[in-house]
Amino acid sequence: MIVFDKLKKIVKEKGAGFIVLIDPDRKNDKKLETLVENANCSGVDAILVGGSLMMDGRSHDRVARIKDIANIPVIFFPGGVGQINEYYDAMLFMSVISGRNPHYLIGEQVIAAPIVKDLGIEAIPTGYMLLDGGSATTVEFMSGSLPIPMDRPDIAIAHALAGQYLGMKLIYLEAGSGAKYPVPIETIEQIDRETNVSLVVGGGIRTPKEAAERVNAGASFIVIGTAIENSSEIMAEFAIAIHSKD
Ligand code: 1GP
Repeated sequence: MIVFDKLKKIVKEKGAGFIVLIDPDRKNDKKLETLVENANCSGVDAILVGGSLMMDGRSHDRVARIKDIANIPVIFFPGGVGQINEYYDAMLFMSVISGRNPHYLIGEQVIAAPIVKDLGIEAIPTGYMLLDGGSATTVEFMSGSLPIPMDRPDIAIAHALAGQYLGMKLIYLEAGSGAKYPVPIETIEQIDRETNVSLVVGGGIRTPKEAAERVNAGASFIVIGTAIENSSEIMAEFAIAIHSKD
């Protein structure tokens, strides 16, 4: 697992990893190159590419363009099996473990598995947990799954533990892209205390301070999408914050 080993090394050396999410559907065609070039030289550790919906037929081209310029791993963040292509270095092989929709628990994965094998993409087993970030999200609608209430860390802990026992290498705590509220610090602390699995935290994190607080609470990786879409300069500030674990 070349990319996963790289990610583990980053956490060991820097305390936590900074992952930038590029949604190829964000109408960011004109600034795609700039975004990736900035990521290359701003201390970003990896690029996640994906989204719940693809609204045109050019998303594979965009991934090829990203891969062409990136000098850091480009990892697929799947919204559906139709988004797979050969340009990725690895993928989060995810199951929406907070949901009860069998299609997103195992259905998509069964369709995807032979394609992933054929393309030789490194699959990183990931338990994806949707937590209520205060607003309805695309992923909630598309996956037909209810988010875990934010004031029920006990439910979140039980899901994360189940993911760990099922062999997930990462647990992704997702508040949803552009969420009103990011995953609370206390929830991350409690899940980190009760489990023994690397936590990826994303959704609604708008400032380097919010990112640093989540690293100090136990997040191994922070994913930032919306906050860097319009201001690439902030990337370097996020990198410093995420790589300065207390
Ligand atoms: C979404 O966690 C990511 O899957 C990033 O969310 O766009 O709110 O940063 P934001």
